[in-house]
Amino acid sequence: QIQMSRIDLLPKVTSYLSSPKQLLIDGVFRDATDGRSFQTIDPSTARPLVSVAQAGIDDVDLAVAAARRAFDEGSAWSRFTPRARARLLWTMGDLLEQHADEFAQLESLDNGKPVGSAKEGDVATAAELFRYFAGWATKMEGTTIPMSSDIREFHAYTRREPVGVVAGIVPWNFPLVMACFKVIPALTAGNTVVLKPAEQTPLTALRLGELFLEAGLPPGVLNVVPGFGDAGAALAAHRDVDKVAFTGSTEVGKKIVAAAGGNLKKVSLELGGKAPNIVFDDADIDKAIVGSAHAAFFNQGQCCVNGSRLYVQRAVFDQVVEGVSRIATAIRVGGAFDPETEMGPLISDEQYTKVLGYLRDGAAGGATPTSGGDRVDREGYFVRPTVFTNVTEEMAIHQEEIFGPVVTAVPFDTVDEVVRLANNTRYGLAAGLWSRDIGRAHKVGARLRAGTVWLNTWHADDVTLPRGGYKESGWGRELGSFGLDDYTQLKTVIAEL
Ligand code: TXE
Repeated sequence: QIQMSRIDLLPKVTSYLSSPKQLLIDGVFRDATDGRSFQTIDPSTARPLVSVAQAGIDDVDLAVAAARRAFDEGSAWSRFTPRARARLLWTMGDLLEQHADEFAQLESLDNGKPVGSAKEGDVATAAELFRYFAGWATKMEGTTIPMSSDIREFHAYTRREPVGVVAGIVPWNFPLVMACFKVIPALTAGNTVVLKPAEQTPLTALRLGELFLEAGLPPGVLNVVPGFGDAGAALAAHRDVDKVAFTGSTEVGKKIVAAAGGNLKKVSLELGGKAPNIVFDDADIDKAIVGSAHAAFFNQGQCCVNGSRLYVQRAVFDQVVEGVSRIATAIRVGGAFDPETEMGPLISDEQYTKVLGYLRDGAAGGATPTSGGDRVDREGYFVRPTVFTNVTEEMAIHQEEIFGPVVTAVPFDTVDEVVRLANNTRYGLAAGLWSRDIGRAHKVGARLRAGTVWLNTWHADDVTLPRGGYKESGWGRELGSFGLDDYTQLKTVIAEL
């Protein structure tokens, strides 16, 4: 049945997967220097998709050298005017839309997310990012600043200049979008880039590199080096990299900070989360239930801003938990290419094992699953959407980022209590609440220590809005006008008149 209802692969996707994938360095696709490669896996089937060249330290050196040459004075890229950069980015948005089905299929094969959401979510967002930042390329203005001196006259102004060679190290949960989060603002500001996609999901990043060449990006401006943590570590430590932009685990984020100390390169980090989602008893409960399920289970639960800690005011606790559990039980879990699928598999055997471990430990520690709690009995990395009650604050399932379709539900009584509980985490990426009392919503929102706060909604987003984390969820902000700051140096020029 599942086979019959499968969405067919496009011929260009089949043909893309028919040859081994290579590294993109200096405008040329090539094998790794030491000839190593790895298989990328389809999480819907747990079977290999295609072999991919595996960048090692030598390849990272080559890619950084190419990016440096492409950045240096006199290079083709250094002569691109802001308007030329804007046009190229706009063209990329068009090209991506023309290839939307192809990118969506590659993303779904490599990541496991349902192909419809890959197209309408991931690919559409990536195209939007190109359009949004294309607009900024011509608007990166400096300021003139008055200078006070009684004897002499000065003219002072600022310039926004590119940082240089940017390393983008990205995860597997939104492979194309995460690549675009780094590459697009970097190029907008005139930098050059070495992009390391996650080892689980290299395909759309490589294909994006091809499209860039087609759009007229000069060789070496964007290099794509699929590989493992050693390649990422080499980039983070590289003395000729001027900035590293990372999205991934808090643990690796800390390693990157340490490695970046060698040449004090700029670092921006978007790390883990364990967002509190608060439902007050005066909320529109039906809306809060649907929204809380979406908050918890979006993207197979593999999203750093998911609302994975659900705090519900005692009077409505049973009603909300029952409602969210009902939705969780009804979610259709299946392969990425089954048109009925609402939730796909987890990304990898490793992530699957990790999530199942939390499900086991939670139950063993006394928490009660009111939905799910187990794997799905089929090939691939499928887990049932799970709601846990009888949860205590200290439980690992309630404190640690599980990064799977698992939410822990805890009752509360007062505002002060829930603010304290919500902030009782080392993370601070996102938070949210549901209440009809709009004054209280804003006031409590201001007390939540998180980079994004949603009031009576969740996952509402736009490329215009800055995002990032408090505490151990990261450094800096991405997207919006703030998102460009990290990709520029600010130069102050002082002239005596
Ligand atoms: O992340 P890693 P993993 C969280 C989530 C998940 C956990 C582990 O909780 O379960 O992290 O996932 C590269 N120097 N998030 O192991 O290892 C790696 O090759 C430089 C949250 O996949 O952080 C990949 O490209 N780079 C997150 C990238 O880092 C290194 C999204 C992310 O991998 C490196 C993903 C090193 N020493 C996981 N080691 C989010 N914020 O959305 C690995 N890498």
